[in-house]
Amino acid sequence: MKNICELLDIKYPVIQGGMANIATSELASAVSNAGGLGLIGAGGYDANWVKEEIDKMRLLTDKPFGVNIMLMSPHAKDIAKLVIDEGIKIVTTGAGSPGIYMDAWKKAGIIVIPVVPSAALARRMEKMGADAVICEGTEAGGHIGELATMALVPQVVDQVNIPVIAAGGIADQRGVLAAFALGAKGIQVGTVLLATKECPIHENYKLKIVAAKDSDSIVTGRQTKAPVRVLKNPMAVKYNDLASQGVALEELEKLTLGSLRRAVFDGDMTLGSIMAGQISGLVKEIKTVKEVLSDLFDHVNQYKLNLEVM
Ligand code: TUI
Repeated sequence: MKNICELLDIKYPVIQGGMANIATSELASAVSNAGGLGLIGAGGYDANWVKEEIDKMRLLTDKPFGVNIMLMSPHAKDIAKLVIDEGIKIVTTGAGSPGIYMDAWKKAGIIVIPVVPSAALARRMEKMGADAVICEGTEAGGHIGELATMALVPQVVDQVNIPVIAAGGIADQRGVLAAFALGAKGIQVGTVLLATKECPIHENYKLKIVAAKDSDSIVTGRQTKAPVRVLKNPMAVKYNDLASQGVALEELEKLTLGSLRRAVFDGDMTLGSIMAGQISGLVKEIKTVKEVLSDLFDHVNQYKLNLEVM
């Protein structure tokens, strides 16, 4: 099995999360230039926006990069075609099954890496030709599945023959080692990249991550089919009140995506939706992306981990 660095032609085995409204060419180029895999997060944007970001990306880096397609987006189909037309080499997907696009992407020679919340979907994706899968645990920020990283990763590792990338709850070398101990061949990170100089979010958002403690995230919309982990604030409490009153899912999604923009662009920490993972409490300072990747991986092999268990 190829390792992730060979498969993606990168220095560090790390993929940047596809964070909607956040993962622009600015963040993605910083990640690619630092030796990870940067991704343009299509989020809820249309194909024109993604095309412009791809154009910018090509000016900002000569390193490999990809596009993340959020499959709940009404523009997903157009973006699925755009990545082929643009000659994009790596695609990650989230928030649904990319099954209907797989054949076309594989024919175009694209490396496809779906986020999967379960072993069943991981097996389905392998059969359809996925090159690797990202197992994202419920510790992650944003839209999440049910299983925790610790439980999901080894079960998927045992059931597929493609590389597994662990995501959710990783922000330092201990997390990297834990992921690899579970059988992962790489990691995906989101939250730790929010607190970077290059991340194009409002300063208030970064400071909120840095100030957060372990128990500050909550999940909105557990009642709906789109649970989302955010840092607790009046917006999150209101969302859950509305959801428990039976407000329609589409209305609630408008509320979350709209309010994500409020947090990202306006720095509104009261009514904005501050998507972030449980690991926020471990993120204590705003670094450069290069420092984050170096702190995750440099000298990581010095740990021999000959743990005496009994
Ligand atoms: O997608 C994410 N994280 C996201 S997307 C997003 S934008 C948004 N905002 C509000 C509501 C909904 C979306 C913010 N954060 N992570 C990857 C991920 N994929 N998490 C869970 C899944 C997933 C869930 C179900 C992947 C596949 C899946 O398949 C179900 C099926 O069709 O079999």
